[in-house]
Amino acid sequence: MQYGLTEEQILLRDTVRKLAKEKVEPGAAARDQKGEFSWEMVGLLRENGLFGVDFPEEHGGAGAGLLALIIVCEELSKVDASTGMLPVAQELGTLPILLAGNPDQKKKFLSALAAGEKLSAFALTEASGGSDVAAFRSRAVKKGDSYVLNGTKTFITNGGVADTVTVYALTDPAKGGHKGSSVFVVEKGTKGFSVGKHEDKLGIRSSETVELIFEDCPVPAENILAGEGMGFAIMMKTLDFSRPAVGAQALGIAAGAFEYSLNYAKERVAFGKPIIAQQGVSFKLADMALNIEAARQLLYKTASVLQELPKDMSRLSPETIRLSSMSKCFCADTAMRVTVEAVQVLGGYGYVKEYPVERYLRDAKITQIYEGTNEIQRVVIMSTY
Ligand code: COS
Repeated sequence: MQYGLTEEQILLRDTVRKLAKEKVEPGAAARDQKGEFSWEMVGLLRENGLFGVDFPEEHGGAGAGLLALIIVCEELSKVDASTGMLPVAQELGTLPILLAGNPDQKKKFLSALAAGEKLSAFALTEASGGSDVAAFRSRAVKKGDSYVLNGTKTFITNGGVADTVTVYALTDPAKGGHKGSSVFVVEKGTKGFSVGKHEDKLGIRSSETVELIFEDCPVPAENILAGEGMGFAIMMKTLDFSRPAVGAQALGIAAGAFEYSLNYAKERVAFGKPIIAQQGVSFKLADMALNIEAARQLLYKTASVLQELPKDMSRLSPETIRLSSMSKCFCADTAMRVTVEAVQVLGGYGYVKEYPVERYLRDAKITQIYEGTNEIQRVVIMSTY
């Protein structure tokens, strides 16, 4: 096994890095301030084939693997975590279909998602709390050729702009969430499916986060994934595969904040020399660099392991589940630590919107919360020993 990136992965990294610098970074602060979903960024990613990086070739993707997707998310998030979020959310919303869909479902949904012609969303979380998945209450009741869906999902990334949403609901409440839940692909425009509240967020402000409401919403029975009772297992395995991409977003935020504060420290003079020559500042930067590199190695290793495994409903090993949670958790904690220090290096300039580091700090926080809080990741890690 080769250790390190392949030539193709290095080329992908350098290409996306250039694209991000030239086309994503210039509008990032304005998009953050506006706090609106950016179709312009969707178009840019679509034109450059960045939605389908980890989709199989037979369904219109590049088949380049999870590590390639991680590289894309990292490079985009170095300049704008909201844009970095776009391929992360596309992967998350689509994974239940990739893992558990039958050939007809894959044929119907995947190619438009791989091309970025359509967007997807993942609807798991409910208002009662995002961590205890088995306790969620949305219901799906079989009636003839449909399941009638009722419930409300909260904090759904891209929920209002998505064409297909993978929704978790109870089909047999008596069996409880672990054995009595299922996942459905719900298409935009289905009767009884509407978008509720739009969240006004601290960070990743140009990614969309909404409430989704299902009121007597008839979903064709053919849209259930892998049959009744498979919901919890599908969603857990989806998260095992998707969490590293959040790690990549976090890593990108950390690396972007580090690069900015490093350059600043080389130029800013105090007490007659650049502040990087002051040990108090240089040790901070050294610790930031240390953590970023450690996070990157853990994340790349995790992606390299996961991308060799079949995307189906076979059970992952405890070691693989552990790696997935560790990489998300460590990258997110690194992003918080590094962005706080980046603000400190810039001092007052770190605290004002004229400079990007306060945005990096605001963007970093969500990576410790979504796709399973970092406390949940620690629960998962310890459950694997
Ligand atoms: N893959 C496959 N099966 C899994 C699994 C996984 N990753 N994790 C658990 N299971 C199985 C268990 O083996 C158990 O099966 P058996 O009943 O056959 O023994 C069953 O599922 C229940 O497992 P467990 O008791 O551990 O489930 P809990 O209800 O305690 O929940 C956690 C487990 C906390 C890990 C889960 O609810 C979770 O991941 N929560 C966070 C959700 C999240 O990320 N939300 C954010 C949404 S996206 S923004």
